[in-house]
Amino acid sequence: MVTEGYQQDVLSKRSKVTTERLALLVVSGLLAAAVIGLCVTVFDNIRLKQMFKKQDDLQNRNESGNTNVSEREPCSTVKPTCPVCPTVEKRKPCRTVQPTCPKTDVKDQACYKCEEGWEQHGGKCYYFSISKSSWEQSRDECRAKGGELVKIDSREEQTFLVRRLRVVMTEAEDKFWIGLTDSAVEGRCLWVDGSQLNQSLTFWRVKEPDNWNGTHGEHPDGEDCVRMGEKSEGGSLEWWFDAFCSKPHRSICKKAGVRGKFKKVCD
Ligand SMILES: *[C@@H]1O[C@H](CO)[C@@H](O)[C@H](O)[C@H]1NC(C)=O
Ligand SMILES: *[C@@H]1O[C@H](CO)[C@@H](O)[C@H](O)[C@H]1NC(C)=O
Ligand SMILES: *[C@@H]1O[C@H](CO)[C@@H](O)[C@H](O)[C@H]1NC(C)=O
Ligand SMILES: *[C@@H]1O[C@H](CO)[C@@H](O)[C@H](O)[C@H]1NC(C)=O
Ligand SMILES: [Ca+2]
Ligand SMILES: [Ca+2]
Repeated sequence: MVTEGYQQDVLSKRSKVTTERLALLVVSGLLAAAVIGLCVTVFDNIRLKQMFKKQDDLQNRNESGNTNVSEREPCSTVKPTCPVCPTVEKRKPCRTVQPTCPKTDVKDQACYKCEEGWEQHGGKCYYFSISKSSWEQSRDECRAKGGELVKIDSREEQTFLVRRLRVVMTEAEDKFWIGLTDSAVEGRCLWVDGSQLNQSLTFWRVKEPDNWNGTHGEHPDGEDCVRMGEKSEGGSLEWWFDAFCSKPHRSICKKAGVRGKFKKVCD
């Protein structure tokens, strides 16, 4: 009986111990799980952070360099407004790299316009006549069109005219009156607006102006009107000649362009 009591006591003690152990085991297990979970979370966090940092670094580097952002941002092939990718637009790759985008410079720009048949250049309009007339008649025709025989104000303008003459000339003998004459006082060339010829802005052919009076002196008044577009040796059209004013030649008229605002759409 005594032994039985003892045994029972031992048994109950043993079961108590087992229960305690079990509890301890469970707690330990939970703790371990928690630690592992925590570690994984922290590790993930670090990894993510590192990933983002790397990306940022790369992006920053690419931005600071002159690398084409379009190479990694497909959105830059979209229109310049770049609606699907505002962050990229902020970094302005869309406008700098636009092979597909037509260069639509929609900035309102002050432009000059010329009537049909006139060509615009540097804010002025130029007309290359087809018909041939004497110098005076040519001047009248220009005036009737609201212009004047051309006055050449710069080397650049002369270059432009020569370039255009190459195109508008149809025959080698085409020559064009310009607005220069010494008919008032021999040897003193004046532009049609009455201004004197700038001696450092002349394009005389060698030996011109020669005021030639004809093979037998049949033109005692000499040559008083100036033309250009004569194909001299070497095929150059750029030189000025004085010639008989009565000769029928084509002519170049000039007048100011009409100022206006136009939406410039680039080609
Ligand atoms: C940065 O540019 C290089 C090419 O220069 C490219 O290989 C890399 O992917 C770019 N990085 C990012 C984050 O776009
Ligand atoms: C950017 O792209 C353009 C056209 O796609 C190319 O001509 C140019 O060389 C590129 N520049 C750089 C720095 O990659
Ligand atoms: C004459 O032409 C030269 C060369 O284009 C220029 O520098 C100069 O200012 C002109 N002189 C006058 C009075 O227009
Ligand atoms: C024509 O010009 C030549 C030389 O320039 C001169 O000797 C001659 O007198 C001129 N003839 C007339 C009719 O003016
Ligand atoms: Ca003369
Ligand atoms: Ca001459």
